[in-house]
Amino acid sequence: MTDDLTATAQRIRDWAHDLGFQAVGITDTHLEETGQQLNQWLERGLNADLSYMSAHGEKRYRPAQLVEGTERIIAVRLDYRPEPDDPDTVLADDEKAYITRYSLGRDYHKLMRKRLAKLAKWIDEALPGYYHRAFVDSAPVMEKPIAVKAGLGWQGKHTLLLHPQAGSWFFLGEIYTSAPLPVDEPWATDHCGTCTACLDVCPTNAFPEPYVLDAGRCISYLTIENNGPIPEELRPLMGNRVFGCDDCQLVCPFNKFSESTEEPDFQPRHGLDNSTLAELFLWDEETFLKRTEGSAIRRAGYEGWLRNLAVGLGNAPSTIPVIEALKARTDYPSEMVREHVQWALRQHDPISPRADASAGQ
Ligand code: B12
Repeated sequence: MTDDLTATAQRIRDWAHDLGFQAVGITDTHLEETGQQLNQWLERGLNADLSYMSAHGEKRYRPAQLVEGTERIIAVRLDYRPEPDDPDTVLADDEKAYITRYSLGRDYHKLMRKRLAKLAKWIDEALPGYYHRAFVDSAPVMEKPIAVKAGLGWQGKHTLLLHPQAGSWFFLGEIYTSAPLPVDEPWATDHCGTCTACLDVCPTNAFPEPYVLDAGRCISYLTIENNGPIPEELRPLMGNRVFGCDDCQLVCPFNKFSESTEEPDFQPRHGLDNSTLAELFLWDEETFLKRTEGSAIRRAGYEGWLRNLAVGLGNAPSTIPVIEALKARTDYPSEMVREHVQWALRQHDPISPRADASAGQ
């Protein structure tokens, strides 16, 4: 190891912190064990329709196949939980729309990619002759196992990366480099112990076992990644979670004392942290496009947005604003949206089984 590489590794840490990253670590490219676990997950069909998870074969766990000559990976962490924040009150109010904490502000991909690109450029200048390539959830990269190996934390029973002080409210990003930089110690301890809070709280029972997620049951998948209808049996379990879900993180003891972010870009926009289902459902497409500009919510598309909100409204109390909002969309051109609206209206029908059951309580 040359002095040059050792000194640069230290400077990379300083630069990463200057750029606003809360943690940084360096690791090698050996991810074979993780690759086997990924293949088992795919064989069990736990990726649902996430075809991008199986599309790249070995590239995902053999970094040098993705970018030839890769020797090391620099992993970074960027915290995102906004402040002030009152997720429990919104979750408990059936007429409000719960939107995951990570998508209340500006889409993190752009912000993070820009900063990582800057870091890669500085490293390029410090280490001529080597190349550096930045990734943020943008390529077949095993971000969590890489972060574990780089010493940033462990994968909790909910599968997310956790740190004893920082919890899990953060994004991960990476730089692949051909420079043989000195590596950090991997994270060695799993602090989850006997706690099963995240597994027990999951509204749709998406964890077939600890450390394994069935994407097809995860509300995050159902409301963001899924392009089709939401399976009917899961709809009543989703409550008012209309874009992503944070339950497994909200209940985690390690998140109780985690720091909030100081990034202005991650603060909630357009009151998305405290809006009613009915008002969001009545946004027309132009309003949707305007208010979600630069936001991760765009990923669901307008029809997906209406589909999700219809499910939330079906689970809401039978108030006039809820029923009026649903009725305003019974003729919506999309067959998928209409079907979810019809389902939601049936939940408010006095002769439906659901209404009978709640009347008797
Ligand atoms: C696909 C994906 C999803 C899918 C599937 C999630 C999943 N767990 O795989 C869906 C759409 C459901 C999803 C949801 C969310 N996601 Co996502 N997602 C990804 C993505 C693109 C790939 C993850 C992946 O590789 N999955 C494959 C499976 C096989 O991996 P795994 O679940 O970690 O499984 C491992 C363990 O099961 C382990 N294992 C198996 N058996 C055992 C047994 C033991 C004892 C142990 C210790 C381990 C173990 O082996 C597996 C392979 O390593 C990453 C970005 C990236 N490129 O890495 C973001 C990423 C994981 N997501 C992220 C976020 C923020 C979320 C949400 C919180 C968003 C939200 N609020 O709605 C939720 C959280 C849901 C959850 N509990 O995981 C962040 C997580 C940051 C963090 N702190 O970890 C990432 C890293 C994106 C980023 N750049 O920051 N996501």
